[in-house]
Amino acid sequence: GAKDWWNGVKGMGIVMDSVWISWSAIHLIPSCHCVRMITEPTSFSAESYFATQPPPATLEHDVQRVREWTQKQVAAGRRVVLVTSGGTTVPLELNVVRFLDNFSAGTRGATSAEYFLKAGYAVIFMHRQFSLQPFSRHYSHSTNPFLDFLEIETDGGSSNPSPRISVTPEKRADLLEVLKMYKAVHAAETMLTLTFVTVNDYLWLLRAVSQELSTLGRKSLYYLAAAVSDFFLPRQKMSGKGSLHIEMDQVPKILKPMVDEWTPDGYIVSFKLETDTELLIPKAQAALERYGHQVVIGNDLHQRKFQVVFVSRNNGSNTRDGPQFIENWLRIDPALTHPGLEQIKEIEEDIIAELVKKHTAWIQAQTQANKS
Ligand code: PAZ
Repeated sequence: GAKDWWNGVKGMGIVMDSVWISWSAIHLIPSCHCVRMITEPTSFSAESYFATQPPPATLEHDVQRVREWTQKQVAAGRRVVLVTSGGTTVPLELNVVRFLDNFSAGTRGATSAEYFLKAGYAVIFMHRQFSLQPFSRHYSHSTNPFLDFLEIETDGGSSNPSPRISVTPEKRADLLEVLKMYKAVHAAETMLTLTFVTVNDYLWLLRAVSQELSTLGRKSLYYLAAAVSDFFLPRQKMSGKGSLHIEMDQVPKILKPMVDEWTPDGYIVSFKLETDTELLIPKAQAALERYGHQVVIGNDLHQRKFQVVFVSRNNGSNTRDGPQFIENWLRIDPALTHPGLEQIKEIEEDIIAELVKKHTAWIQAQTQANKS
């Protein structure tokens, strides 16, 4: 009933406002159309999912780009990270006018990608279309519109037919820093950008990209920060015309095949988002047990910009009587994260520094274990 549906929607990580927008959109359908909401989710395995849901039209083209780009990174001896970022939509009908969405702006992913690039990783930035992107995120239209700090030089008077444009002096140093790095990344071709919109696009792309990156073995890192819907509407259940039936099924748990089959030697970091901090550690531990990957980063919706917790298995030498899992909280002063400050601190800087250390130690340990 409605309660189950609501729980399902909460499970998708949708914030209330967006739900009510979607909800009211459904109510706006002319009264002759019937709206029925049922949630008795069928569990799709990854295999049955990919056998029944169509791939995005651009998949082959994207895979080709990833293949060529990866070969260059392998030749240069670089580590590669796949960063997923932003929210996924769940279309409600075949000719998509209405869809469910979630809150993610892609801040975590775009910011993290920059710090991975600074740390020497090559980055596949797989993001929701129109969400924030590395570098341009500093000049987002809503928080820091770039037109506000461009000036028109009026030498020769306002009638000058080709006046020059300059940057407001106090913004120059920041812009120069961002621009230098942006240009360097372009010149070195160390970032490849892929886009998705729906949860279906996301799943197909994730599988294809991780299979391509599996050739890198331990040098590949997966940083799954996108907010992926837990439920979807299978194509076969979408209404073409007339009544709108929303009967959602559970999105398959793709971390399991990712770890076991698609990229068995990769270092996989998933994110867990909760609204109750108490649940972060038990849920992160459950995910590690269930999927067998390397790290879960837990974050609370309202505190995510200044505190996160790393949860991983305790693989140390004295683990016989010690805890099975270890937790490591990363915290920064919330006052330093306010947008508008002269010098802001981004928690992603510390997250990436910690992950680079962990990835390096893991590569060394795996190499050592293989030798002995
Ligand atoms: O994009 P954003 O910076 O607004 O939010 C980031 C986030 C909370 C979506 C991310 O840190 C996260 O937890 N992703 C996984 C969400 C989940 O599916 O549990």
